[in-house]
Amino acid sequence: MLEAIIFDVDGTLSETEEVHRRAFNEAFLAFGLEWRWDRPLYRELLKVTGGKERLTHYLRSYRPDFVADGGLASFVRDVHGYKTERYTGLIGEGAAELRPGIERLIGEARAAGIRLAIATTTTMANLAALLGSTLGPEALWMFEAVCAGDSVLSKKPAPDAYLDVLKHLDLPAVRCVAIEDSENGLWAARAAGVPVVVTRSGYTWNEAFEGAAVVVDNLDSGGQLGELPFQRIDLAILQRIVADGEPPSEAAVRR
Ligand code: XBP
Ligand code: MG
Repeated sequence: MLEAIIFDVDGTLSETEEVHRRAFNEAFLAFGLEWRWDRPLYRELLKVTGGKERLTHYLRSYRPDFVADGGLASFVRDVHGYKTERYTGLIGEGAAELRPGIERLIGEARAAGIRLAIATTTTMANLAALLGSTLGPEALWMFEAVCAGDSVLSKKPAPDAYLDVLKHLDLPAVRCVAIEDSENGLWAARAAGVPVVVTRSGYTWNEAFEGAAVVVDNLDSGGQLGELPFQRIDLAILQRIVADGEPPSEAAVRR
């Protein structure tokens, strides 16, 4: 039985990465740096999850000679803090909308008593801003377990965010389905034992997604799950994914 849906945020609830990229570039400008992350570079940098980790990776790999007065760690913290302010500001102005099918699936789940959770590497403030500007000010409370940003030691592709959410839900991984848009997210969920529906996003459409239960363009896209064709990702499809992953019950074996 499906008991919970665990949503990723960036790229999954919404195509937010262009807003993140813009916020990073505005932060560089504000700090007097001539760095500019264009789309091809950002595609590379996205392999490292988490804004602070991404910026640190950029400094080490692309700006090895850069020296910050107070040290790299505090520089990264300051630039990222400004970036978060810009990102939440832009989101508050309506810079991102929900991807197709997200609101529908959340509504279906709530009506059926399926529990909702979030496992993301993005900052809690960013998540609150996105949910507030798309689903309304109370939206965060629809999600029973939320793991965001620095609340785990290791970000995706490590399983920590998923393990944290499963602990809070007090559910076995196989009774949940994760909705993810990237290989990093897929690997994180699979490493925690959670089956995954991948909704490809702007920056991840060409990733391989080996180990996903199903890969679609978005939740309103049709596809095929084994022999079963479907018109959209709904609760019936998620139930089927969970049933396929669980050992058959004794009654089913006797039949
Ligand atoms: C995708 C990410 C995030 C954002 C940046 O997260 O890698 O780190 O790009 O967010 P998700 P912060 O798991 O939601 O797809 O700057 O707040 O870290
Ligand atoms: Mg994502």
